[in-house]
Amino acid sequence: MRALILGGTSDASRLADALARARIDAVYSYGGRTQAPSGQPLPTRIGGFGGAGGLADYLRHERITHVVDATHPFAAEMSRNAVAACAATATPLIALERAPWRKAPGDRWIEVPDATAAVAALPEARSSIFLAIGRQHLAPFAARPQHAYTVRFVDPPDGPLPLPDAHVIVSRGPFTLEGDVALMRARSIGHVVARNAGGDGARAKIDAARELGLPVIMIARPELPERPRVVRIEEVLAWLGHDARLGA
Ligand code: 3Y8
Ligand code: NAP
Repeated sequence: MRALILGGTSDASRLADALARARIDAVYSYGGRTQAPSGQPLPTRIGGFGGAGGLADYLRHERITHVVDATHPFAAEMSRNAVAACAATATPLIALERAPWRKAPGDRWIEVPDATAAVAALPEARSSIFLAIGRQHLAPFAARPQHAYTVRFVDPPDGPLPLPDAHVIVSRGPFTLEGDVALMRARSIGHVVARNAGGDGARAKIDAARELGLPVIMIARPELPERPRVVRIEEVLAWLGHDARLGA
């Protein structure tokens, strides 16, 4: 048995630790979005496979017997490719997918389907906006240049941003409630824009917005193709362990 972990999230890191401890033969895969990704206790590869076809070739060449898609809920193209490549090679696939955040009492959420709708939900008058959605999805916000943006990246920007007024914070996270409350106060944030990532590593800003009574423009997750899904690492281990017991 040999597993491929499509990673890049804190859940994937926790899964990698569990697989290493269980001495399950596995490879960890990053997309290569950051300059210095955290080390993993498994052999690690970084970068794309070359579409679904490239992933299918990788599965065959590396004799992968199981694929765990532990990518971020917004990594839709990777997840779609995993479904296609595993179907093409008859490789068992499971997704480790964290539950979305649910609105709690006191939350002021403006729920939108995607980044374009998030831009349309921004106020007209100049405001202070916390854009905590990483570096890859800023372009749509160029349609609203009047705002003072605070953006948070994992790595320093490698060029000019599409926003004339943007204050960049370089920080890898996970983040804390105290830290995000202090940040939002210091920047006089009036609106937060977030993607419904779920999990604990990105929720500090959601809790901080509730504490400060700020509206959150919450971007819903993209549709993903049907595939078996679990939310707990133990369920992935059982899925792998079951096959391992059968000597698959
Ligand atoms: C390369 C791996 C760990 C994992 C840390 C988690 C927690 C901190 C919260 C905010 C939201 C955001 C962003 C975020 C969080 C954890 C976790 C998480 C959100 C690393 C990592 C990679 C990435 C890629 C990065 C994206 C960006 C998204 C920043 C490593 C650190 C906004 C997701 O600046 C950039 O270019 C960032 C790019 C892709 C989203 C985007 O689409 O722009 N993640 N983040 C992964 C790869 O190459 O495969 O470098 O070690 C992982 C983590 N990011 O415990 O060490 O729950 O996973 N990551 C979002 O929308 O929520 C930050 O700022 O409040
Ligand atoms: P995406 O748009 O779905 O993927 C675009 C392409 O990037 C994929 O088709 C694939 O290229 C490559 N790719 C993505 N993830 C990969 C992986 N784990 N291993 C190998 N190749 C990968 O992906 P994204 O939204 O940019 O996310 C990229 C990575 O960052 C993912 O690993 C994701 O888990 C991570 N991420 C983490 C967080 C977080 O909060 N932790 C948030 C967002 C993204 P090919 O087609 O060439 O194979």
